[in-house]
Amino acid sequence: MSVPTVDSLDAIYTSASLGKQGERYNKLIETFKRTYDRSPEFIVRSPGRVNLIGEHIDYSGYGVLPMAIERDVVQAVATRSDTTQVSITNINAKYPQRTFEYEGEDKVVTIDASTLEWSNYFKCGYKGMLECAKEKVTPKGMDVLVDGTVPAGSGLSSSAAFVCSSALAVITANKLGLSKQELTEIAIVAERNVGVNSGGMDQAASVFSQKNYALRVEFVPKLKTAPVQLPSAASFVIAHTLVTADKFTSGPKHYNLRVVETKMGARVLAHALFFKGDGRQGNTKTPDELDTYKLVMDEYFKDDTTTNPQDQLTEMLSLVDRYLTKTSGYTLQDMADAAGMVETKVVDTYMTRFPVQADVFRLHQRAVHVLTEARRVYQFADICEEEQKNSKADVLVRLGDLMNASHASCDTDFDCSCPELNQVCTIARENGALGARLTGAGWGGAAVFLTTSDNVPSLIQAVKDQYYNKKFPDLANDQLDDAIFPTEPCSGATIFTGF
Ligand code: NG1
Ligand code: MG
Repeated sequence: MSVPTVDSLDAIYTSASLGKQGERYNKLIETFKRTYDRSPEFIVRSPGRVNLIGEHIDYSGYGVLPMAIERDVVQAVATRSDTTQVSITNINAKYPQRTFEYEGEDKVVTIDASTLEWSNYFKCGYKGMLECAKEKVTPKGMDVLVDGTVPAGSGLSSSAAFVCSSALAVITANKLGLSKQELTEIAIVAERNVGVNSGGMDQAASVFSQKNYALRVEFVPKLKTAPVQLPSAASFVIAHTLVTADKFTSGPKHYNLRVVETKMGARVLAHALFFKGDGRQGNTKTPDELDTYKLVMDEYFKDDTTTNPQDQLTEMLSLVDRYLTKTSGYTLQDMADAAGMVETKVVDTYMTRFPVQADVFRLHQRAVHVLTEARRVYQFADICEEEQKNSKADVLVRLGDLMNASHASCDTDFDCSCPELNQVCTIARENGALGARLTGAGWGGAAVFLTTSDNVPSLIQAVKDQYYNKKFPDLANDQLDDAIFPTEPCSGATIFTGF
């Protein structure tokens, strides 16, 4: 647990070899030269991630436990002094070349979130950097070539890998001496410009992960990460259902709606506890400051130094049972009333920048998922820590049980699974996976399985036979290997120079 985390971007510069993927990087450099008629000055890399446990709780302020994967976004970059124009090209011809530049004295970058446009993700990183450094710099023009290997819409965080690598490219090109913390915070805020009201797990995992370690990420009171050693017997397999979950199209009914259901649930609870004279008095926060369950919990227990977080979560669950309506869900009007707000304020604050479509808001079910899932993250991390001191035979069974419980809660209370995710998880459990759960936002995308190394080949074969070969009989072998693969904890963002 005590691996030092270096919070300087200088620490991720490397002039060493370009790793196992030398061939890929060489192709990137050669293509860059052909495209731009010059050599790149540096290459940045930021990986996707698989979330082991802690789903849909980052935006409620609770800690999560992802790890970086080998799939990543790399960008070769050269700066230009003759123009402030940025030109971005992709190795994949599906994504056409784009150019843009900032406008006016205020250095404005416009992102049209109403279209699904690949260069928007680059612009997010660029705009994020500009917003924090525009007083200090005149941004340089850039020639950029992108190569991404994280499947889009798979729940493996292709978007954050792209935004983080873009922000890193822009920061490096303009020699801004920022820290990893700053890079991550820029990328979190910046990614919301594409219209998804996302939490911060993916960007933190993409920037801070260290090879061979999973990453504990906390968000309250501020972003904090710590490497977590996984049991040596644990092996992980990722299986993409090939049902793509595109947040751009489905966000208003799925992701953005869940953000509203959890934020409004927290406000309803806070209103009942602190602002109706019914609960503890002496609260120091305003209602607007209490719109995540973690903030409500911290406020509720602020004078209590003895109850540990897991017991606090258990008590929160009974408060939720007491104060949130269980059965039919809330209409917009009910929800506003219960939170002591007028309807227009709910719409302005939570449903305008990120559009939402719903008739019913299921605050109670979503709260039960969030609070039990937050407790499972503590339990998972505790088991990993104990294991380092005192190895136990049943460690993988216990971790697997938590992953299975997480999946069930995502499926029933959070309603973010789908038949294909449930199916691959069932097949996996019947074939030696001790734990199987959806990973990332859900509604499609990938699942992650926990097993032992000797069982990896037969587990993969079983899912190929019983899922892919039946549902996608025409897949070529390389497409199959791209859909289901073993993974291990990889390192986070890197800058390569001197190649
Ligand atoms: P995916 O779907 O993997 O991009 C999203 C959010 C996370 C988190 C998970 C659910 C973005 C960028 N990321 O991940 O912050 O909330 O869903 O746990 O939207
Ligand atoms: Mg994403």
